[in-house]
Amino acid sequence: MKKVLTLCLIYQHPNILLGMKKRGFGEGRWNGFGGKVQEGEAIEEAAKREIQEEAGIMPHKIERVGILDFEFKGDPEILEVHIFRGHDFDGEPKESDEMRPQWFHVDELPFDTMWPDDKHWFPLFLAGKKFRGKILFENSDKILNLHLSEVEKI
Ligand code: 8OG
Repeated sequence: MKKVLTLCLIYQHPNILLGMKKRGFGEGRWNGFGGKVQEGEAIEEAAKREIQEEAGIMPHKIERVGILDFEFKGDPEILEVHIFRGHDFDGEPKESDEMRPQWFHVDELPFDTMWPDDKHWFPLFLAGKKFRGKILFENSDKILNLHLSEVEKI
């Protein structure tokens, strides 16, 4: 079983836009914006829709830079998260029911209140690399296994 999700990060060096997840999966963590791809929807379209819904902005152009597969021990479902980077956008970030957006300097990212895998792949993201990875969690706080590799094409 596989579920496809998106994650969109707006990066205007040296700042990156994150949102505090206010409810549901990942609640209490800073993250990019995203969610489940709907039936019949292209993955990139879903990424744009989600950031619009959650942060009130519409990115001009987004580029897929990573795919990460997440597995939680004892759960047969694999979450396949497609990570996109954007730069310019229309609108002003504003709080939604789900997320409270805030800009962070890349040297001051709040890794202690982000998903624990993020500290591993953010350096690749920030360096403009493309990457693939597989992460096995024991629970949402503990990583049992993490494989990450830089790739030429995604
Ligand atoms: O629709 P929902 O809010 O449940 O979507 C979950 C969001 O969280 C989606 O954007 C994908 C993202 N996400 C995970 N796992 C991880 C992770 O380990 N790190 C980060 N940064 N985002 C994740 O599902």
